[in-house]
Amino acid sequence: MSFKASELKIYFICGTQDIPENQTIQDILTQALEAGITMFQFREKGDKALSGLNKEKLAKELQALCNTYSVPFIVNDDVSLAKRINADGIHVGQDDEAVRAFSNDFQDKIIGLSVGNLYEYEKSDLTNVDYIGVGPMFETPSKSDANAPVGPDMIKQLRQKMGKFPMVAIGGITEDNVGLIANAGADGISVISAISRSNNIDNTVNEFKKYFK
Ligand code: TZP
Ligand code: MG
Repeated sequence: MSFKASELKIYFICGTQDIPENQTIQDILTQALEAGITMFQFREKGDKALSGLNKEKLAKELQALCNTYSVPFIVNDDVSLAKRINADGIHVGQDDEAVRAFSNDFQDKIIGLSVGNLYEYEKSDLTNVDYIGVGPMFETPSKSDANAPVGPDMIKQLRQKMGKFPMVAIGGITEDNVGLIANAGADGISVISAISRSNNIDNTVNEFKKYFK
């Protein structure tokens, strides 16, 4: 699969832990796909996260949904799951399995890496990385162990160093602050709660789209 930075425009990330009571991840993802998200990441985290066969079964179901809309399906962290189900790609953080350990098995896939600051940029080998996720931009309700926010200025600083390298912002991004991210030069936004907790997913996604044409 050849990766395009335009796929980062509206990158929805979600796991069962992010879903409000009485709703389902299948339904929320379907609404987000209908509204026009450009990429999806399955991120199952925390005490109540699914594991083993339950996780794999849900992953396959969400992957099939994404396939219907030709939207890339990315797995967070779980390299072996991504391989087993032939996902479109994998996203890892700085403390996860090193990209060089699995990049051989993902040659025709998308590889994303989290880069939170200039120090992490300097120490990261980006040879086989297709895009970086930069953040948290703002305070986030969705990651309990998140680092302190770095703000949209980190996008500007990394742009200066990395030129056109595909870059997506993450963390606390909402309809109110998305303009700051677009102005800073990101290729797109990755969001959890802005979509998973939206009262009107179609509206939210369409608001975001205005900033990444
Ligand atoms: N990594 C940095 S912040 C974050 C992740 C996974 C959570 C983003 O969630 P939200 O709800 O869009 O702030
Ligand atoms: Mg991780």
